[in-house]
Amino acid sequence: MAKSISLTRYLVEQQRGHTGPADSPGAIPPQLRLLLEVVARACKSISLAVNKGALGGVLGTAESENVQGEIQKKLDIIANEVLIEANEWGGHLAAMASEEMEGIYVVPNRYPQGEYLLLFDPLDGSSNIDVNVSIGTIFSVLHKPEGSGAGVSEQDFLQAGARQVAAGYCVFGPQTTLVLTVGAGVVMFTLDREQGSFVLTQENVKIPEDTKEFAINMSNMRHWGTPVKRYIDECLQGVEGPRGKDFNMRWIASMVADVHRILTRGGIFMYPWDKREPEKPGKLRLMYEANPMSWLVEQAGGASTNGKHRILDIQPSKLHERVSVILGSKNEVERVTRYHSE
Ligand code: P6P
Repeated sequence: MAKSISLTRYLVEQQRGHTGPADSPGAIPPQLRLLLEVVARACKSISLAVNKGALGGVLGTAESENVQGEIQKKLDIIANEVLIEANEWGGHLAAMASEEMEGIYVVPNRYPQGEYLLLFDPLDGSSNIDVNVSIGTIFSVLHKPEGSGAGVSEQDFLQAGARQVAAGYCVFGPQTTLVLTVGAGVVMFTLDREQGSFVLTQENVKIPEDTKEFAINMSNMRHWGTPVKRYIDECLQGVEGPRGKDFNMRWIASMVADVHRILTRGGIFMYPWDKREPEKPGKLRLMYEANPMSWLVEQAGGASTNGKHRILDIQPSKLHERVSVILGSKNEVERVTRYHSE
């Protein structure tokens, strides 16, 4: 039995490799290593709360709305508080931003300020909580911009996804699995509940460039734009149609679970613009859903666009801005993107 490698050992070894410039791929400076260990510990706490379910009195809604105008689940708020409390005292962060909070959370003066910015969707897929379907925490790490002075503002967060220094998610499903990139590929750690630690279970994750599986909410079909309608229609025509093969469909309505499947066996995930709210570019949020997932997918050899542009190149103008998302197996994403340009 190969000796198991814990998350701590993995991060220490990556940090040891940090001899060159701080931004060389895979380098993990000490403060970033601390940040990732703290986020992983917070994910363990969230996993425990999620796994209690009805026994922990954590199901159901919190009778409050978040900045997105969505009814908050009790676990949304619990997960948000866990991440704030775990990260605010360590001295590695200047501020945090969350789907559940309108403005940024600046580290209080009673704690030392660090150089990193942490963004997260504390519990993505909340509609699945009460029906016991996989959900997850998504996080993204940026550097505080050089020369931004002592303070920190929302403007400091508005960086393109290509500037992330770390990104990942923790999926709370049959296993609790932490998936991470620091720019040197994608690794996966499974929570060993007996030891209480994340153990390395997959290195060098690769998404097949082709697939026979698409993920989209089909109930929105009549609202989609022509390119997406064309792509899905061709998939549905199967082996007799222009694609010459049959396709399968999955839609878990939990981006973390759908993306985890794609990282594990390939596929294409789409939450495209549709005409229900034409002024909105899409449903999903750029900064703490699309950007971290897009970096993970690209690091695993996949692709991610908004139909026209690489998502990681998009310059954000607002913290909670939304984006159309088409990500997964490279050749399929390129096909859908090509259809948008034709
Ligand atoms: P719909 C969850 O609420 C979420 O933000 C993503 O995790 C998921 O992919 C999507 O929304 C599901 O949206 O419209 O199918 O319920």
